[in-house]
Amino acid sequence: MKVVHSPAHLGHNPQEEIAESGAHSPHEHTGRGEIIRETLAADPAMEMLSPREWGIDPILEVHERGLHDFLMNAWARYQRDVRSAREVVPDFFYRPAMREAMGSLGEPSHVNAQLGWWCFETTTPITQGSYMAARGSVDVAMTAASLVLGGERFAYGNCRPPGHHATRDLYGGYCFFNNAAIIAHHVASTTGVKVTVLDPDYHHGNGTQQIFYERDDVQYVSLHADPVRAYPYVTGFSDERGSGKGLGANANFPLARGTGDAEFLDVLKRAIEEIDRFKPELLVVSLGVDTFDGDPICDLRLTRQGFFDCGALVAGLGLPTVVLQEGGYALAELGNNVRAWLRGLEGLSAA
Ligand code: SP5
Ligand code: ZN
Repeated sequence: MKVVHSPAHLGHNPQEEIAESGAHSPHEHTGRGEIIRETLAADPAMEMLSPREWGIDPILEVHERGLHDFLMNAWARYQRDVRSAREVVPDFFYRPAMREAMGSLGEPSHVNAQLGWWCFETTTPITQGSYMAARGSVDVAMTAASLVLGGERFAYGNCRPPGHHATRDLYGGYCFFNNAAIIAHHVASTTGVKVTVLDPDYHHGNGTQQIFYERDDVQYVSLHADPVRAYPYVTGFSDERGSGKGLGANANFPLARGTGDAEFLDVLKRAIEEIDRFKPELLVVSLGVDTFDGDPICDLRLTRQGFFDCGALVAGLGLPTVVLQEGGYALAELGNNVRAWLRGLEGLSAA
């Protein structure tokens, strides 16, 4: 399988994550992209490729220009207008209710206020190279998509930073640009074929769901921890089925704490039936392996063999498939878990 990787991800290099009322070493860090690259490069079944540059147009097809322009300049503006800081994090969040009864305001002009306008939480610091890393992650995704459009049955993009929490006009959840949504939109809008995004990451892909919620050309299907107990808390419920002409093209499968391989695979079968009914011609997988038993921030119980079996089950759809990296924080097993999933997809031996 062709594997697309870019060293640009190293530019997004946070040393801290502000979560659970404290600053901790970040779960989403450069080591993730590196261990995946090293593990796949050591497998003769994987062919490593560099991305080509796609520019900002594919990003602007999905995201608000203001979000892009803010991310492009935020770090430097913060240094100049607030203080010299290695990592830039909002300390203010725009809540429309602050101006209830007063009418709404547009985007504020101060960079500190803009942080709270474009970001929805505290765990996604902007470092000096974050914007170019996010651009590189989109390039990786677009290049993987172009390989499949060019006739490859499968391609994998080692995207970092991940993307599925980024909405049309908000970043957060370790995500800046929604890599999977960008390629799904690109394929659907340039070829006219229907596309499904299958998202088995532990967390609901609120951004991807939001971007396609009213559309009937891109289906979103997600398995994830029940938002009653898990981030992102406010989306991912099973009654979210899409709206307008998108009604029926969104499917959520919330999972209980401790869900293991057998039960996950059962639910994945139901998700695949939902995909079959939509009849897409191309599949994008938002591959999070934070469903792993040993993941430090999650509570599902999948094993490496389970990831292999998931990949094999998805192969049964018989669709050209672009797999993009999302989450997965158990560093020691991260590369092996991704490799197992991809080998299952390609019909190789588990070893
Ligand atoms: C791409 C992706 O997987 N993003 C996930 C973002 C999750 N950020 C919230 C982290 C909250 C950690 N809470 C851990 C509870 C463990 N007891
Ligand atoms: Zn996740």
